[in-house]
Amino acid sequence: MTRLVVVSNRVADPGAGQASGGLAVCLLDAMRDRGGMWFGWNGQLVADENEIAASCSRYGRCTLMTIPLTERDHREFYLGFSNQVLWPIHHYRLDLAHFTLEAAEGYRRVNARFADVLAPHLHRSDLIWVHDYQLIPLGAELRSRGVGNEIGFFFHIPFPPPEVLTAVPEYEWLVSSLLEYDLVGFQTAADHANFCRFVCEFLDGQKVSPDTLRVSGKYLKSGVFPVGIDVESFVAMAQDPAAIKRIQRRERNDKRRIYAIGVDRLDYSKGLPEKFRAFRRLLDSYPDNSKPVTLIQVASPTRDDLKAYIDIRHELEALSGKINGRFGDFDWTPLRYIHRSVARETLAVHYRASRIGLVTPLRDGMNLVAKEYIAAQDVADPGVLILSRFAGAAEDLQEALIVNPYDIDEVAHAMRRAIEMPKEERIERHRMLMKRIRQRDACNWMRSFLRALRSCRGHLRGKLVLTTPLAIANAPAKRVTG
Ligand code: ADQ
Repeated sequence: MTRLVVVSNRVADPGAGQASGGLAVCLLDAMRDRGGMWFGWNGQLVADENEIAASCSRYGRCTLMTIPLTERDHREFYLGFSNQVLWPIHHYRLDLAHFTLEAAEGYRRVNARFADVLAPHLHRSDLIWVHDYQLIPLGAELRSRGVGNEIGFFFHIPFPPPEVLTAVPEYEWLVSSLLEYDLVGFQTAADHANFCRFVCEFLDGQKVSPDTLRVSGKYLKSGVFPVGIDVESFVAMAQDPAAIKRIQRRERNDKRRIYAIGVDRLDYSKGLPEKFRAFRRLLDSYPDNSKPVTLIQVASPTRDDLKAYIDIRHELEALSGKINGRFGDFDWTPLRYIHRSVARETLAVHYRASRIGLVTPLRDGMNLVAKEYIAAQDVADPGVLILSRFAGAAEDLQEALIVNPYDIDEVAHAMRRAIEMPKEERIERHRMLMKRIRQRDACNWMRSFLRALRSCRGHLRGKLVLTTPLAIANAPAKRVTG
C-alpha cells in the first residue's frame, strides 16, 4: 500500500489522554489504524536553530516524526502570522488581525524548514497530505526541492470571501502557492465557492468543472470533504456502565435540574461571551424555577500568550461571576465554567447527561463538538443540539435547532424550545442527525480525500513554483518539471 505522510503544525501526543483541538482529534482518530508517517512540531521550544533535530516515535502503525521550533519561530510563525493574521482573517475578524513583516518572514522560514527536514525522508510513492493554515506554502516549498509526489492540502478552518481575504498583505502569494498542490480540500461548499471565486477573480483562473480549476494552463483539483468523528467510539464511551452509574447518581441528587453543555477551546471564534449572555437572557426571560437549567461550559486554554485570548478569558470570568452572583442559590450554581482540558470519556458522559448541546461559534470550519454531542446521546431519550448557522457543521446538520449566535434572544428562545421539546420530536431529530454523522465520519473523510488525491496521479506536472515568496506579487515564476 502507498505510504501516507501527514503533515500538520502540531503532532498530537497520543499519550496525553486528551486532545482539545479539532485537528488533533480527527487526525488521531483517522491515523490510528491507517498507519503511515505524521510529521510536525512537537510543541517544544529551543533557543537556537542549531538545536533543531528530528526525533521519531511510534503510535500504533504510525511513525510520528517531530521537530521543535525556536523561540523566534514560535513568536513569528506561530503566534505572529498563523494566529494573529491567518486565524482571525479566516474567521472574518479583520479587527483582530495584526500584520508585521517579521511574522510573515517567520512563516515562510518555518515552512521552508519543514520542507528541508521532511523532503529527505520521502519515498517516491508516498501520498502527502498537508493540514491547515499554518502550512499553506509547504507544498510549493516541497516542489522547489524536487518533490513530485501527489500532495494534497486541507483547510480545517473557514475560507472567507475574497473581500475579506485580500486584507492579508501576503494573500495573493499565499493563495497562488496553493496552486502547487494537486488537491485542495475544504469543509463546506461555501468555503469551496469562496476559494474558486478568489482563483477566478484574482488569479485569472477558470472553473472548468465543479472540481477543476485552470490557472495559467495548469489544473488544480479542489472539493468539499467535511470532517467527521469516530462515531462508534463516542457511542461506546458514552455507554460505559461506570460512567452511566455516575450520571444516575447525579440525577438522583438533582432530579429537577436540566443541563446544557458547551465544550470549546477558549477562542474568540467560539462565541463564548455571546453564549453566556444568551444563557443569562434565558434565566431572565423564563424565571420558571420549577426546572432550573444549569449550563456547564468546558473551555480549554489555548494560545493564552495573545492579548485577544487574555481579554476573552477575563470577559468570561467576569460574566460567569455576574450570572452566578445574580441567579445562584444555596443549592444551585447556574453556570459551571471549567477552564481546562477534560478527558474525552468524561466529555462523552456529560454530553449524554445534558438535555441541550450548545454549539454557538461566531464562525467555525466544521465543529466536531456538535457531532460528538449527537453521538453520545441516548437514542431512546436524546437531547437537543442548538447549532450556530456559522459553524460548517450547520451545512449538513439541519435537524439541529439552527440559530444566529449573535442574536441572544434567538438562542435563549431555542434553549427554551429544547427544554420543552416533546420526546418524539427529539427522537426523530436525533435519528436523522445520527444518520448524517455516520455517513460523514472520520474514516469517510480520510478515505474520500485520499481517493480524490490518488486520482490526481499523473495529471499535474510542470507546476508553477514561486521563487521568493515574500516578494512574489511582482516576481516572475519559475517552472519545474516533476
Ligand atoms: P477546533 O477549533 O479545535 O478545530 P472543534 O472542531 O470543536 O474545534 O474541535 C475541538 C475538539 O477538541 C473536540 O474534539 C472537543 O471534544 C475537544 N475539546 C474542546 N474543548 C475541550 C476540553 N476542554 N477538554 C477536552 N477536549 C476538548 C479546528 C477547526 C474546526 C474543525 C476542526 C477539525 O477550528 O472548525 O471542526 O479543526 O477539522
